[in-house]
Amino acid sequence: MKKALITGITGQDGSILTRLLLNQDYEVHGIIRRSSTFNTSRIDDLMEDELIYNRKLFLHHGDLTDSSNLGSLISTIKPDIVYNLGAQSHVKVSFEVPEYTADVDGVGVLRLLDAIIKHSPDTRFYQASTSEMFGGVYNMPARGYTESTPFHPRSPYGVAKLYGYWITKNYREAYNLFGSNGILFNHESYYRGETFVTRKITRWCAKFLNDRSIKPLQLGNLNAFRDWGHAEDFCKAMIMIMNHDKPDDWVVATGETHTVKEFVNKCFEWMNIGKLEWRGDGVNQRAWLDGELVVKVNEKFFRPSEVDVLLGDSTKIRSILKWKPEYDFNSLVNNMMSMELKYHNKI
Ligand code: NAP
Ligand code: G4F
Repeated sequence: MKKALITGITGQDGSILTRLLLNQDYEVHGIIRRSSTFNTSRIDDLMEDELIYNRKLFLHHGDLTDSSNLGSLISTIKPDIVYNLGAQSHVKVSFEVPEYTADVDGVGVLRLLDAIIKHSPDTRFYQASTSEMFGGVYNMPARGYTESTPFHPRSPYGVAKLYGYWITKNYREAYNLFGSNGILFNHESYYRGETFVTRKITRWCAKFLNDRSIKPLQLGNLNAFRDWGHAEDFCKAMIMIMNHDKPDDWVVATGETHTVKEFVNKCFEWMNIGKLEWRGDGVNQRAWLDGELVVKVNEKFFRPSEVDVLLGDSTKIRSILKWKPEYDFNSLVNNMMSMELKYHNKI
């Protein structure tokens, strides 16, 4: 039985990857942070299953800011693979806590790599790199960003992740470590954090279907384009990257890009309760349904510097590893909206 250690096991991707690995008969170890309230809701069902929890899933307290903790976990577990998914992953929040974001998302990667080189040098290492490192309109090829497009991050988060990307490459070159970067574009699901834009929209829609008198949905930049895929497809790509015979860097993306406004429209289409009427632009954009204001822009959700467009060209992973996403934009929205209603509203 192979052993995987996952940082960020309580997050969207960590919880989905854990299920995939358990189904492939891995022993999964996860690092969780101590918190004053429960923070394991995405994996609670696994912890309740005694057969899984006592034999195949092991949780350890830890933190990417604590090198002594990472060193002892790596030396005692000696995992075959480490998936480093732990991060302060919210772009807007990174402008408010830039130093903390650099510590966790940048130096945290170095701490983990260093622990591996010292205590378990044959361990394979996956780094959760991101399309945020490209930064938007800069140098974007017509078919989207590739592994060889120059980076230009536009947030403290993007800059910290760029350090993580390069230090992974450096340890590969300097110490012959099997370290791979997955440069993943936005991926979503019902398990996405509630403050990311897609989940914020689908949650609001589910509430609106139950109660038409709720406050309008307040959003920031409606004109940003994102290459949105489904998190399950993207976690499958992570496993393929780590099963490949050599370490490398891989763009993972759907190759379709849509605006936040299109995402809102698509959710309303799914609800089948009428078409939104949009008026105004920029800060003054608003949408009405049957004469009622339902969506408005609130400047507080704007970022000091925005990534206007993200589109990925994932030709490399599609041709070499034969990765192909099952979900497109339509089926992603369908899946998120139906899960939202099924679980959130219990229908
Ligand atoms: P997420 O839902 O925000 O999960 C982040 C995870 O990191 C959580 O388990 C969180 O723990 C943990 N974490 C936060 N700070 C930590 C620290 N100091 N030490 C240890 N763990 C810490 O993020 P996600 O969407 O699953 O993304 C997974 C990874 O992929 C992240 O590194 C993200 O930056 C990267 N990424 C995501 C996307 C995307 O579209 N989802 C795209 C590209 C790259 P708590 O639950 O205790 O907060
Ligand atoms: O959902 P978002 O917060 O995701 P963002 O900033 O693209 O970052 C996510 O994807 C990255 C990969 O490219 C990951 F690395 C990162 O960890 C994270 O998972 O915002 C998407 C877009 C932005 O342009 C934002 O300005 O939606 C816009 N937006 C408009 N209104 C909003 C809102 N974003 C949020 N979070 N909340 C809003 O009300």
